[in-house]
Amino acid sequence: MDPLQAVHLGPRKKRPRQLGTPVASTPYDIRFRDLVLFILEKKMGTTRRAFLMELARRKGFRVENELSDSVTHIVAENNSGSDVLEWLQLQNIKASSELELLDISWLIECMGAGKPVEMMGRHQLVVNRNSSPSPVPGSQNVPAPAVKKISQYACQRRTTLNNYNQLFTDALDILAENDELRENEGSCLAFMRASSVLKSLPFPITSMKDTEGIPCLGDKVKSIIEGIIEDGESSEAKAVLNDERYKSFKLFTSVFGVGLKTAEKWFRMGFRTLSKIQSDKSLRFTQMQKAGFLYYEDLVSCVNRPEAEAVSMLVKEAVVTFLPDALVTMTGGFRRGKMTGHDVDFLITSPEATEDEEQQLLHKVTDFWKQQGLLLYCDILESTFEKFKQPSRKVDALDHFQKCFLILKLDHGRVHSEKSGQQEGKGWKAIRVDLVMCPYDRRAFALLGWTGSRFERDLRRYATHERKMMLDNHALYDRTKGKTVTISPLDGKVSKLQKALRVFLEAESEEEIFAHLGLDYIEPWERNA
Ligand code: DCT
Ligand code: MG
Repeated sequence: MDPLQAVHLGPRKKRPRQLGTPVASTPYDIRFRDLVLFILEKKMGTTRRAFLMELARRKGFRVENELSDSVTHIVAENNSGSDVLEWLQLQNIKASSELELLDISWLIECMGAGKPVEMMGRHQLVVNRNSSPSPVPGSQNVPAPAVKKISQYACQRRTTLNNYNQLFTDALDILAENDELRENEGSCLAFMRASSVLKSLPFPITSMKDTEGIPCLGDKVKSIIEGIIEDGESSEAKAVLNDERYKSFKLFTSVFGVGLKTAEKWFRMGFRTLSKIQSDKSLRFTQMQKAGFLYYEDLVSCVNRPEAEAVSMLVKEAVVTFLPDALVTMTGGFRRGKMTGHDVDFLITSPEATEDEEQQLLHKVTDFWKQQGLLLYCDILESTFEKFKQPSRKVDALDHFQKCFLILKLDHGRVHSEKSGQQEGKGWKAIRVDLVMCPYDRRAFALLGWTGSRFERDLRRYATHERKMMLDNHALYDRTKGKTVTISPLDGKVSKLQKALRVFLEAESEEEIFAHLGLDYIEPWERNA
């Protein structure tokens, strides 16, 4: 996680987007000579076809006006493979087996990439040989019937890393990030929620018709989606990527220890590069920032899975040295199945440890690494956890468990990857590691919270708005069962305690928390919202 609090800045300009501009037929250079495309007009319409043809030509694709023998790829929208074959039959054209029948999503992805992308199963049009050539169930062209039932809450959707709508979600994520740094909270949230819902769709959006019935897509978002469908890219996102303020903020906050506040200060002071900042004698840096600059190259290159596994071994070895019964679980993005991350997160808990032993563990572990020269940076936050504190209403609030933000020195020799052994340079890599220590009876809540993504924020929102409960990384609290109970740690009367125990719902596992909330269980790798 990012140990720094997010801070936000001023409004952003709206740029009117042009829709339906007439197409000029300028000749373009053909860059990809092996491909000859034909775009089917049927169910797409003349205007959209003309747009896509023009766009593809502009990107260097050869696109034929008429279907001829030289055509290698037929691209269609809202047609199954059987529909296309039927159309070919009506034109008296026999399709050769080499002819590719592709969905428009392939062409759109090609245009996004600026070159032909690999044809995947999801791009290929399905031909149903047994029945009529109407849309085939399972074809990517058939908007999934599940669209009607998509929940506005990420915790009621299954979101794997298989994102069919990356072209759209990448753009929406950039726009959300830009709004975050400009302090446009409402707009930021709208873009994040839209991106999140698109990541959960089991099919690619290829026309505006596909967006019908999908929640969290407002007019602004829809116009961005429409722009991408037409142009293969988002002019709005492109403008953000070229924006000086955005670029500076991305650069500055890529340094460990630099949050939006500091980035804004440096931007206002006129800085645009990290080297100018580092060499400026008038600036004061925190210990965290000093470490951030010192290990910058290692920390910006993401942690991969073999490195995360190696860190996991390192953490487990150290932890069990001091608490043999401790449970160490990798959380964060890696638990959700991601192949890379900006850090590696771990949750530690012990069934037998006394409060003292629990409090001492992170100190002992980090001292142990310090002695071995593996501790490059360490910041321990002591626990402020209270047993009967009501869960926080703020979705972004940092939890109260004892935790430490570290930079560890990972020897290449400990990493078991295909590339290991061939590593050159200094022989080790600096890796950001977060360790969280939690009381054993709270491990399920802590695990759920630290597995993260938007999913977890929506769980809290769902608990509050749909169940009159409060959920955070420490507990689940049922407001319907004890409205007036507030317990201070000093006020430990038995009757109040019993009442408090009724409103705090216990859980041994994540499954039990979902069950308390009346939700179907969603596996960690389905929480990439
Ligand atoms: N977290 C939390 N409370 C916060 C911030 C974060 O409970 N205020 C949890 C949610 C996710 C988890 O910490 C890990 O955070 P990150 O490492 O930032 O997220 P990630 O999904 O692991 O992403 P990355 O792959 O970039 O590390
Ligand atoms: Mg992480």
